[in-house]
Amino acid sequence: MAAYADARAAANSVLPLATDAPLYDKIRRRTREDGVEAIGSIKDYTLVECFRERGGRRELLLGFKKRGLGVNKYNGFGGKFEVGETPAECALRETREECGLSPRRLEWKAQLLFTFRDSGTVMRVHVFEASDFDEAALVETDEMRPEWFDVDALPYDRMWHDDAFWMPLLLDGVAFEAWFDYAAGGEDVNLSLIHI
Ligand code: 6U4
Repeated sequence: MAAYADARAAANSVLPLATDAPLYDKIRRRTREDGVEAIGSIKDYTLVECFRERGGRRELLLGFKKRGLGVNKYNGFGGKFEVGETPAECALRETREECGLSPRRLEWKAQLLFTFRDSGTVMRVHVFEASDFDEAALVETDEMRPEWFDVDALPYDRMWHDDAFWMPLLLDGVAFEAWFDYAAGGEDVNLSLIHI
């Protein structure tokens, strides 16, 4: 965990994190079947899930993505690393840029790995739970239209396929790693494996 917090992007969206965990071996074996060396081309991203309490209920802030990757889907805030950034710095910058909020509490919770059979790349998404922010700063941006949802009524049919698998773990406060293997085209998840 200390190594994770200290990691700084060596290039755009490339964090020098170890890839010798059992989960990576499984990914190596599976992607080799397709003749791609996906582990060699990991791209790192952050994803920030902002929570608040309202009338005794817990709510999650999602952004309706207006452009780029995941357009027309609801998602948390985040994006690629800039050179020299730590995961927490990237998470905070992206959240500010995409919805104006500056969370004072930011806790690393999960690592999501996505393999894409057509491109042969691995996306590594570092998920943070965030709270304690000045809500007056919340704005719609060119990239995201923010909207609060009760955690028991999240719009899973308008989110990434994989979110329905891992979001319940995050809501339960579990720290986890998960791997989702997307079929060519990137829209349909054809296998998922949760590794806790
Ligand atoms: P630009 O276009 O340079 O502003 P940037 O904001 O750096 O891009 P962006 O928006 O492309 O990056 O980042 C993608 C965001 O979507 C990241 O927060 C990670 C997240 N994401 C990508 N695939 C996901 C998936 N399958 N499920 C999910 N979040 C995903 O829940």
